[in-house]
Amino acid sequence: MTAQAPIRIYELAGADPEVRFSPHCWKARMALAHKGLEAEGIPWRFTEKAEIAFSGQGLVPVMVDRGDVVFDSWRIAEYLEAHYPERPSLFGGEMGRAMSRFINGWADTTVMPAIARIIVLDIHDRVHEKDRDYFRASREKRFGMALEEVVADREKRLADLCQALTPLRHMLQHQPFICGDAPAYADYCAFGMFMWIRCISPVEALEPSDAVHAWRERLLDAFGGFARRARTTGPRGN
Ligand SMILES: N[C@@H](CCC(=O)N[C@@H](CS)C(=O)NCC(=O)O)C(=O)O
Repeated sequence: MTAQAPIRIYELAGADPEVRFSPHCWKARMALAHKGLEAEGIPWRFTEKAEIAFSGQGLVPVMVDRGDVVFDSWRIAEYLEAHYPERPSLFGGEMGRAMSRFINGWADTTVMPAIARIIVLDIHDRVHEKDRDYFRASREKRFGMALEEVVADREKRLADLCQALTPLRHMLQHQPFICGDAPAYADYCAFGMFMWIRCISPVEALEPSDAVHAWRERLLDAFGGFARRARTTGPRGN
């Protein structure tokens, strides 16, 4: 085996560069861990568009592997599956890939907006100072209201998230992971959302009695506790 340059991945960072909180970057991070691939995470801030201009777009994650530049978490998973086929599979075949797309879509379109309505102000307060105006302006445009208004009724927002998680909770009555007995990419699509909260917000969104909480614990422990060791913005009880 010849030594090769490590994979590099540009990841959204908070004011503390070690806080890597993007849900999409976590999907990619877990996919790399699943494949047993080492990667160097490069902290990136919202306003550092020039740093990733080489990718031809302005969002992270951006992964660089042996000269290949890949952006978008889904495309990164597909790239890893195609380029490292001898390592554990992320999709478990074409049917698994197709269903993972559904889970990814559910996470992005249902779970992510529900979580955003809980933590968007926490994100604002914990990103780098230079990002704050951009973050507030872009997100207030998206929500059509002030960030303070978005998060005003936290109890209601938490109840809405709990409701949005019903399909996952229901499924976990029958199996420990979305992908069955062991986790794979569809699990990471949903789990990335919980790493988003964990890393950037002091909010605990799940009751300890919730099956989703137990699933999240199992994923925090995966790969020798890789995700559990991630830097968060403050002390938390779990
Ligand atoms: N579909 C993309 C979404 C990537 C995305 O939205 N990334 C966010 C961080 S979570 C970003 O780079 N935002 C920069 C911005 O809003 O300017 C993926 O799955 O990778």
